[in-house]
Amino acid sequence: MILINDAATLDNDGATAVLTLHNPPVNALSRVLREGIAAGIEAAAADGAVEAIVMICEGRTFIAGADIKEFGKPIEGPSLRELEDIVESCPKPVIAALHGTALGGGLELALACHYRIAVPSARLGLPEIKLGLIPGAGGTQRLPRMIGLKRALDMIFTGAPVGAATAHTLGIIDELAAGDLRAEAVRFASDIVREGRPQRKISEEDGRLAGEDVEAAIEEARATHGRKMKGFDSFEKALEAIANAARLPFAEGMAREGEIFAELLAGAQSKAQRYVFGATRAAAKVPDMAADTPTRSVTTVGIIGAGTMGGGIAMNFLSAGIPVTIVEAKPEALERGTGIMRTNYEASAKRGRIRPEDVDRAMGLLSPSLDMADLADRDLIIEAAFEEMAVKKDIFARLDGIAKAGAILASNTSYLDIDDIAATTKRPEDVLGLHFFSPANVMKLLEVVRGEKTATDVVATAMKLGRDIGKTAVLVGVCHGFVGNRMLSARQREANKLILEGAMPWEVDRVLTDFGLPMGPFQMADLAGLDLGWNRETSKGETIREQLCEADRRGQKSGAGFYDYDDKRKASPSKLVEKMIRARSKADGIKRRQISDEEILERLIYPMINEGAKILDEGVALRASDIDVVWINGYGWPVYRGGPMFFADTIGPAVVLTTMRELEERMGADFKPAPLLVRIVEEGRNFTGAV
Ligand code: 3H9
Repeated sequence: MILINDAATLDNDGATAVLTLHNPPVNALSRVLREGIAAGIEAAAADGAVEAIVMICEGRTFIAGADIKEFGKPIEGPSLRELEDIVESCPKPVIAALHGTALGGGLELALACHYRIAVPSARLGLPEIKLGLIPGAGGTQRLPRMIGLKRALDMIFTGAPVGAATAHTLGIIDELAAGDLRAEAVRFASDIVREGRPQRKISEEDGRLAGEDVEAAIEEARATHGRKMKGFDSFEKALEAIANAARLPFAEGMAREGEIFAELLAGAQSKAQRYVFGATRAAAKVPDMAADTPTRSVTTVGIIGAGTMGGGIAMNFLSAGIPVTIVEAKPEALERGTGIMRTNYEASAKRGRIRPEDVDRAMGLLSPSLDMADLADRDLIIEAAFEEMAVKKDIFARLDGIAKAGAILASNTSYLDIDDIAATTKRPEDVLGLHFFSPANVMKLLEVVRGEKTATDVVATAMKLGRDIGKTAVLVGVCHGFVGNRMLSARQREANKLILEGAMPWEVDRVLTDFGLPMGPFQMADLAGLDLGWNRETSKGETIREQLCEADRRGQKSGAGFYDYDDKRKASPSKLVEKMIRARSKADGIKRRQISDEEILERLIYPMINEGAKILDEGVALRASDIDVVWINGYGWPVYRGGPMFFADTIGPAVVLTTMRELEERMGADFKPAPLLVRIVEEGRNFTGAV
């Protein structure tokens, strides 16, 4: 065995040289690995006893892509593209042996090899689009030559990996390895040599693309992926690069791909998206908790409340194969709740998201009950009852007498004080908040709320469980509304003021959707229902929202709210609401004025950032990046803007501070700058340290 460098070794197995790569954790193509591969291929090529070369990786995966940490720094050692030239022009057949995830540059390098073999569990993909990039080392040129434009467009725009079997059918993989990958790859290599099979160079193949209708493929990609990619600079660029595979000779297509890649890499969007990649992984780590902190076993779950939230939460566990007992007070409510769950699963099956048999499998794990005593043996119990402190306290006091010792008791409250709730039990160390977002079976965010007395292993269990059910869990502390809703309240306050001062709800909403959010505050209110927390008896009709409820405009569900809705739930501005708002302004003595889009945006977003600064200062969030992860996964903040705190850093905290001070002078204490905002500007720092 020859040690090529720290990341590569070479050993001969008969007439086949095996180049083994090792760059943990994911064999990213850092300089050391690129150098190892170049030197390894050259050494094997020069060895007279070698007839073929197998490239294989140690550890959990084949190469997972370029090294994201090297982006933006000058390239040292051979570039990935140079490496691909070395591999493709090697006079001996080079075979990539894939396991784990062959992603991005990893797959691109494999496509520059002459043949590919993979274990059935391997997954292959080009996820660059998720980082605001396009594949930059031939992926946009080789993949379409291999599988056609349509398939390549789909793979690149979803960024989702395909399984080895699919890759085999598509022709990306030549052979599936039945047994040991290395042995199978060496056998495959000697077959290739013995049969004298030609060295396949994808770069020289144009045949497959010759008959393609490029325009039709582009139009189809626009129709399929355009909406999801709205606002992303990378969309048009990727379309151009991929279409070039059919329009230009390989070398020219490569040159243009390289230019586009470099342009996107230097741009603000990719910077934000790469930041989010790191922020998401950072959120999973709790600084004061060792990685090996013990966790409690959670194999059964109980849920109190079969309403929209309770049902949605239950579905997460059922889908992950964890049995759930769901408890309601009244039989009708229980029946309605479980019925909705089944309907939701059936709708997913219809859309092809799950297999038809999964509906019964998931629902088979559900035990509906009218008796809280049925939760006695559950490992985790989540309360998703009415959002009122007295109700929650009553439930937790009763639970304390029912749940087994060591069970984790969680509340799904979106605002209330977890410590107050925990205090009603004799085991506050077992209590925490698990704040799911609606619809709970869809939204990725889970705020894990650590109470003053919550035990470390309870927190560790919740963070792990979040991951197990496919959520992005973010640890937060106790305060009114935690991270997400507390910041949302600051935005809502300004939105409500803006419509009385001169803007209309649809203008406010449009500014936010133009910014990249999926909806604005008034669209969101109409969707959630304006009567949430509204009570006809106690309603004073003091706010527009209360007035709307009194007029039975309770949002989308009642066919009218801030907007009018047609029978397909398409919204249009309401003349009636406009009149109502104007009358309200007049009654309140507010002289309406023209408000610019710029002011609307600043008024909505800067107070959120300011609230984020307070949250950070109080330690309710552990890091600025956690706040950003909350907003991206729970509220649809556009990932290409990196989250509110990253956005603040992009425009400069000093700009936010200056505007807040101006607004404070004009409009008062709602705009008082947070001490942390003032401090970081004075110290010349920023929130995330990532800009
Ligand atoms: C590209 O290839 C561009 C080319 O087209 C052109 C170039 C010219 N680099 O996710 P995990 C770290 S763009 C550096 O928790 P998992 C990650 O930060 C790239 N580091 O594990 C974490 O570190 P830490 C295209 C990376 O098992 C640790 O590895 N490729 C990279 O849940 C474990 O990661 C991608 O976008 C990287 N490329 O998932 C693939 N990848 O422990 C991105 C990971 O310090 N990666 N790390 O926090 C993934 O999707 C997942 O990491 C993977 C493993 C599925 C591989």
